[in-house]
Amino acid sequence: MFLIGRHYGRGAPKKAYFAGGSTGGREALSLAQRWPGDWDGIIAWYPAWNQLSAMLAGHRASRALAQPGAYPNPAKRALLRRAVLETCDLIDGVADGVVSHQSQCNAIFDPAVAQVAGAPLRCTGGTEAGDACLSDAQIAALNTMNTATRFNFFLASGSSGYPGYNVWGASLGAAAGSSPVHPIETFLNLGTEQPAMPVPAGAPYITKQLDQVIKLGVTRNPAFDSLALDPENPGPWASRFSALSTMLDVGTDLTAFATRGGKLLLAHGVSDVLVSARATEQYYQRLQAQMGAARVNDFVRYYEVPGYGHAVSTVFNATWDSLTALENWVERGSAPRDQITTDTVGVPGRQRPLCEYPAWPRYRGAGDVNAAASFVCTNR
Ligand SMILES: [Ca+2]
Repeated sequence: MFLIGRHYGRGAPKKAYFAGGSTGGREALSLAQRWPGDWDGIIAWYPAWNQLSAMLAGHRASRALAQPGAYPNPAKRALLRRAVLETCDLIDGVADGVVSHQSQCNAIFDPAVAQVAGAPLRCTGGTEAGDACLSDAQIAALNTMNTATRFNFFLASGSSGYPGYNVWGASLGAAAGSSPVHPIETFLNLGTEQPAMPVPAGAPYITKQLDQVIKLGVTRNPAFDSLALDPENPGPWASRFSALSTMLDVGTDLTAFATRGGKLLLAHGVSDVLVSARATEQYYQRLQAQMGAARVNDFVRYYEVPGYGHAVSTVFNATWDSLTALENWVERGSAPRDQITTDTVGVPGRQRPLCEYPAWPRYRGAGDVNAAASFVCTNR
């Protein structure tokens, strides 16, 4: 602040904003809680706010994918996505490759009974039979990712678990794709090689991250078999995870930030399988439980973006002029409304309304399917 003041010769900045995604999103929420006097507005995209919890959940997914025959290759992920779209794409009124009503899709999609192009998604008898079906081992791993992780031990952060991921409809790093973001999406999703020990270079990002965290940050043993560590029952490593949780799981007390007049914009892609949007839902719900929904509405907006993943997406690569929205709120007292997000990859240029959680965008039934005005935010 001193340097900025000196450089421009006009004193200290009048307003200070912070924006970040993923770990940057955690930093954003940490700042709002720990140094509420320093920031007038905060933008947090897909925040890993309870990062230790998220890492343990990601490790549970890696262990599930490491089981014999359990790793779905990119071709099988593409097949799964086609099956999900057959079941869920039209729930929002338009076959646009985007599942907009994710909770409804989660409620009705079951890979064990789903169809794709008139054939069962599940292999006959559940036995591996090539890229045209999913085996029971692969279905079991995907179902594990979709379900919550429970910590059967004490964490000093107070965390007792982590929700599952919205697997159904997510790209997961599916086969094919000429987009420049396709390799990044694959890297941040399920990678190209099954988790194993030693961890191969093409393993999912979270597998490689936790391999290093467990070896170097938890057990302090570079030869440790990280995949042998059960994150729900870590045995002798529980106390070390508990210590790390106080550094990596951010709390949810924004009272001082709100009292000072700070504004917070939260956003998360529904198809994020690295940091779950369900965890950000929990963050938002905790704020509401602590402060009341009306007070939260005075200084927080939470938007969920269908189709968007972690940082990038080949389905709906969301962009949003969040800084203008924040400036208008902080500097002009104009709360965000009718916000719009633009896809830059799936169908470049198409737009959707940004809907305040728990609302989702439903096609009105007529009009340009690439225009935001053709959609209405709805809760049902
Ligand atoms: Ca759709």
